[in-house]
Amino acid sequence: MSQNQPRPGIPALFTQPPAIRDPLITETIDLQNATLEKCLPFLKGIHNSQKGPFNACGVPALLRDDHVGYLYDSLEDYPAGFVAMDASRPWMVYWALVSFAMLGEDASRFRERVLATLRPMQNPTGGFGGGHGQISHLAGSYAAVLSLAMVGGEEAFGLVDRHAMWQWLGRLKQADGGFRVCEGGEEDVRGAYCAMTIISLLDLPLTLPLDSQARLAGLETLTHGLPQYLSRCQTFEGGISGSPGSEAHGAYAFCALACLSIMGAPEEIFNRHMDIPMLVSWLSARQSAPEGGLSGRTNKLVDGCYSHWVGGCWPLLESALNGKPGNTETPVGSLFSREGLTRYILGCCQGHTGGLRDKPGKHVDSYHTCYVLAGLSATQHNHYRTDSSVSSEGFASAFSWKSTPSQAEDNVFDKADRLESLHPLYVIPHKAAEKMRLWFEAQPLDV
Ligand code: FPP
Ligand code: K
Ligand code: ZN
Repeated sequence: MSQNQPRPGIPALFTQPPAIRDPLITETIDLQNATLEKCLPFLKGIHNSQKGPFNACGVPALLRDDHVGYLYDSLEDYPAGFVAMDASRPWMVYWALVSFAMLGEDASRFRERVLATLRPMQNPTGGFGGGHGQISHLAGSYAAVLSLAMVGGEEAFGLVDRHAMWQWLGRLKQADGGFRVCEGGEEDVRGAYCAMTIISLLDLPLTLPLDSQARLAGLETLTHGLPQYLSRCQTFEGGISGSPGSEAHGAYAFCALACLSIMGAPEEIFNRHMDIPMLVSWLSARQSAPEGGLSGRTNKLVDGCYSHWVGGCWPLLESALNGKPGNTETPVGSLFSREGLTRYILGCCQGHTGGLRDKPGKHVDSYHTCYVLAGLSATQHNHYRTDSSVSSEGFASAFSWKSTPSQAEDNVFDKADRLESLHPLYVIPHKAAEKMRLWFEAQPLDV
């Protein structure tokens, strides 16, 4: 093999710069060109840090054991420079646990450590802070609740003060239908998605507490006005922004679509509150060649974490376009290149000593490890809804998802590299979400 020749089995689309290039040189174009040049040796499978083995499609194997080793390290001590991560402690737990779950490692063995870590972060006024002595935040509470679901068991579920959580959520609910992320904090679609995740998994009452400010504005429930709020976040580009009037971004698109899908069936609720053709167009534009990876917004670079934030939107949209469960019309099929995304993830995002990253040249971290693997898992499975729900009390659609391993012909990964599948809305294993919901359904909260 001569020095710059790609390995056999790789289509030219993934080994050469695009045929049509913008003649206008701007800082944006320079950065894009530098990025694709950086990715090309990895896509060709010839970068000297890639140890392989490579399969017949020229794709490197998933470095499973190295990633597991990296994740164990990610739960140990950090040098002083990482002090800013002290506000993301439930996230560090969540990212590691969900990554372990995808890699087939049993999360329940971490139960005692997780309980000991999270217990002091819960505030008596409801919710979890991001670290000790910190005020409650929806992002930290989301990560804490999902981590408890993953370790499972009565002690983990019983740790949550649901009554205080419900009252706190009542204080975060805003008159325009959305949620603030913390008291006095910003209102955005992260808040909405985290809140609906917590409400539906913990089976909290939907009625607003009597002292909720949103009640004074005429709202009656925690979901009142929320689909309309999310609808106002769809922008002229077709994507979804963090709050009405700002720029569409992939991370917010996932939050908004997953939040809507918790409240209703995608084929109904997306049709009512989103311009679906515009959304499909914007989401499609997030994938770039030759990299194959996804960007978060227009004119920006591919980044491995959008394999989940953007890639994770596709199963939800595909479900919306396929219509009601059991619809016998031809399914829409795959609306993005699973091959391209798989090549980007396995070729460009794996750190050679374990952990996954944004792109070549960046350090691995547990956030990227989690969301790059989640994106890979999503591409490796077909997600669909059924007529039967695990929940009998509400949120029927949210608990009706199933998945089967994808047998698509353009699967370019090896069988041994298939990850476990995740619930497309809760981003934890299906069983973990279902068990938590059922446990709380069996103990209704009196308010
Ligand atoms: C831009 O960063 C990133 C954002 C505007 C959103 C970040 C939000 C998340 C990743 C997830 C939030 C979700 C929950 C559930 C809390 P950038 O400018 O560095 O990146 P870019 O160039 O790729 O846009
Ligand atoms: K980024
Ligand atoms: Zn990223």
